[in-house]
Parts: sequence; structure tokens; C-alpha cells
Amino acid sequence: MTTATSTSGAEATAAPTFRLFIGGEWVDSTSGRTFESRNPADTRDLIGHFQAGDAADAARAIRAAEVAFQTWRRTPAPKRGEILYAFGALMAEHKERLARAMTREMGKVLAETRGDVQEGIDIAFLMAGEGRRLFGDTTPSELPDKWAMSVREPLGMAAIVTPWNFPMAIPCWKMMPALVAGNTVVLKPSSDTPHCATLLVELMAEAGFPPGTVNLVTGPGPEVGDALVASPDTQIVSFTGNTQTGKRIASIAARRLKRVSLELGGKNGIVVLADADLDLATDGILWSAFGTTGQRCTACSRVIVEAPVVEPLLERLERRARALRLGSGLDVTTDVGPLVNGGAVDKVASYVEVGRRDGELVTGGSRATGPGLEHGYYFEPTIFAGVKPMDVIAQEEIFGPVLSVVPVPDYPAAVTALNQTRYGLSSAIFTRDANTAFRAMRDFETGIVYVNAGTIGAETHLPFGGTKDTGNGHREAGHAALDTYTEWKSIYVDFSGRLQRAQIDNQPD
Ligand code: UN1
Repeated sequence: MTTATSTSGAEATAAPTFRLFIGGEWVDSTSGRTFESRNPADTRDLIGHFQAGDAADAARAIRAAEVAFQTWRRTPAPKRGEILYAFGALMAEHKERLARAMTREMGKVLAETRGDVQEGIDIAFLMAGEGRRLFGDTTPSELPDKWAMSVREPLGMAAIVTPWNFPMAIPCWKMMPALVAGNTVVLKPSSDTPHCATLLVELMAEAGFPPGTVNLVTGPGPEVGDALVASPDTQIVSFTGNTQTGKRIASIAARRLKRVSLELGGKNGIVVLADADLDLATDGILWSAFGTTGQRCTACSRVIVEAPVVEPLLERLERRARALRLGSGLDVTTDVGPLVNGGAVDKVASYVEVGRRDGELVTGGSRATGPGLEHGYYFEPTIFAGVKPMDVIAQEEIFGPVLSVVPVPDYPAAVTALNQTRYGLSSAIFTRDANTAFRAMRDFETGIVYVNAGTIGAETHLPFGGTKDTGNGHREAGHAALDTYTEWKSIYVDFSGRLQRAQIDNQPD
């Protein structure tokens, strides 16, 4: 969470102050202003003071990245890959420390923050290997004694604007492919997780990324983020966050024809058919709906259920949701941690009010109180039954622990309900029928489809991203990520010693 800039008293002096990382140096912001980051499970716990960067700091970082690009682009890609590998190894060595710091700063439980760090390690190692691939094509020329090939080229400086819910994995998803391909980066993390970003960049510096290849500017989005996006010297913008901000970024970047990769909202659904294994479906739904306290782009917020199994499924979901233990994510007995900040609690609470009109509240619905929860941003896992596909809570992204159960008569109605949303990130189906499973793989209009599993848990070597308003057609992770951070150069070498004309010579008269 983030609060206003100034602090006083012993607490303020006890908490460390962190800096920006520009051109290989840890430096103060130009304005000297700072902001705080606090633990959302206990807001008395002040993590530190962070530099409130602004446009001047963004400009310094862009300049450093531009200078570094000239050398980094010419560093052999396998050598670049070795530095990524060293970084992945350092993350693995420091996994527990990073995971604990992440839980402290953004709240999700330790098992999940360990997973977040692991996702960063996985993409670092995957992209380290790309240093020895970065494949292009060689292909025959239509003319004799002529060679044709295509190679990937870096674009320049990439602005990496990242959210707080995966505060290490997502920056790594973006920075690793950008860097292995020869780009340099400026990271602007969410102001809810500046400490996570700082820890990551510390390890990047230690791994051996040369000065200026990786830069960190913390501070408000409208100042740092906008300056990065608007700069003529930024060639790529990669953003994960809400759809409204994504659209604003795209429109600023469009003025300069910049490449923009957007990973935005979701309203992910799980279809449960009458023949499903209901216990397995219950496990998948609860994990997808209440893991990360519902704060994932891939979180399941709609369960679309065939009529005959609505009651038995609801009974299981209610019983299991009521048993979930809320608390600090650092406590191993906790199932569900706090929301990220007070604004998130207010937003979830206001959607629950809307939900009370649309559906029937089965469980939850309130801010969670009780021993140990007094100083945190807790909200009860909440389930609504009898929700209709076009109701507000079945349409808008809530980004919290709120699940809507939508009854449908049959599979065709389930497909219609699932696809009737402006988003298209992740979806799932629980069925024992192989034919229906294959129909779902074809029919579900999302970038990711799961069969007999929940909507979360994407692996880093497959493309990650969604259709419709979830993004603008790019994919992260997998080798697809390289398409965002490279452009193609086609090269023709004529060794015939004479002028040969494509499309003209070698054609019938
Ligand atoms: C996100 O919520 O923005 O599949 C990313 C998953 C994770 C990534 C989520 N591997 O849920």
C-alpha cells in the first residue's frame, strides 16, 4: 500500500530509504520527495521510504538506457543470456527472502509469493536460453545465387510499467525477453510494491547487467509512467494493469506510433457441467477465486453451472469458503491474505452492495474483522448465487474475493454466458466428456483455456494473454514474447555478380 509522503517520529527514522537506479547508480529523485510503502496485513508496519520520481527522473533514466543500448545491442546474445542465467540463479538463491519481502509488501500468502519468485526464475532461465536461439528464418531466394534470411533486431529502450499483484514475476516476464533481445529497460513499478521492484533490480545489478541496461524509477504513474510513454526515445511500452489505464497509454503512445503491449483486465469464467467431478471442480474454483485474494488478472470471478449440479456445487463452495482462514500471509496457517490497500477494500465493498441487488449472498460480503485482522485490509471470501450473465457483478472486473455463480440450462448456454463479456483472458471447463472438452477448447473465446483445472496457473513457456479488451493482441512469456521486443530485418545477399530483379527476372514473359 502507499500513503502520503511525509512521516515523523521514531517509526520514520527506523524505516530505510530506498533510491532510484539510473545508469548503474542508486540515486535520489530530482525533487527529493519520497513516499511510503506499508504492510497491508498490518499498516503499522512501515517497509520504507521510496523516491517519488517525476518526469525529470524518467528523462535521466531514458538517457542512461539510450546510451547503454549502443553497447548492449552489440553484446553477443549468448553473452546477454548468461547474465540472465546468473540473475535467475541469484533469484533462486534468495527465493525465501524475496518471497517474505513480497508477502510483507503486498499481502499474498507465502506459498504464492514463493510461486511468484519461481515464475521470475523460470522466465529468466527460459529467456537465458533464447540468447542461443533468437531464431530467424533462412529461406530460398526466388533468384539463383542469392541468399535470403530474416533476423530479429532489438528496438531500443523499453518502458516496463508493472502492477503490484505479481510484483516480481511480471517485471521479469517483461524485462527478460526485452533484455535478451538486446533492448535496455526502464522499470516503473506500481507504487504499492516499490520494495519488491528494488530487491529485483538489486539482484539484476549483482548478476552483471551493465550500467544503464536496467533502470528503476519509482513514483506516481501520471508523472513517471506518462513521461516514459510520451518520450520520443521510448520505443516499446509494456504495461500490465487496468483497461482504462491501458487505453490511455495506448492513445499517448499512438501519437508517436510506438509499439505497445497491453495486458489488461479479465472476467474469467469456469464452466461446470453436470458430469463433472464436483470435488475437483470445487478445489479449482476456490483456488482460482480466492487465491491471491482474488487479485489476479486470471482469477475466476464467474462459475457457470449446468442446472442439475447447481445445488451440490453451491453446498460445497459455501462450506469450503467459510472454512478459509484469513490472516497475515506470513502465517503458514493463513489461506487468504489481505487486499492490497484501502481503496481495494472500498471497491470490493461497493461491488458487494451491487451484488446484493443482483444475486443472493451465500457467504461473506463484509470487511473481515476479528483478532489479528484489526490493522489490515481484510475482506471475507464472498459468493453470490443466482447471478445472471449480464448482471454487473458478472460483467465488471472486481479484483477481489467475490465469486458469482451463474446457473445455465445446458452447454450451449454455458458457452454463450462464458463469452458474453468484454474480456477474454482465461477460462476453464470441468467435464468428464472428452468430446465436450474439445468443443470447449474450440468455443471459449479466451487466450488461455484450462480443462479440468482452474483459471490460474499459466506456465512461463507458453504464450500468456487474452482476446478482446484484455489486451491489444500481444502475448507475454513463451517465445511469443520475443515478438513484442524485436522487429524483423530481412536480408538478401546476391552472390551472382550481376543485377537480378525479383518478380521480374525468372518469370515467364
Ligand atoms: C496476473 O494475474 O496478472 O496464471 C498474472 C497465473 C499466473 C500469472 C497471473 N501464472 O495466474
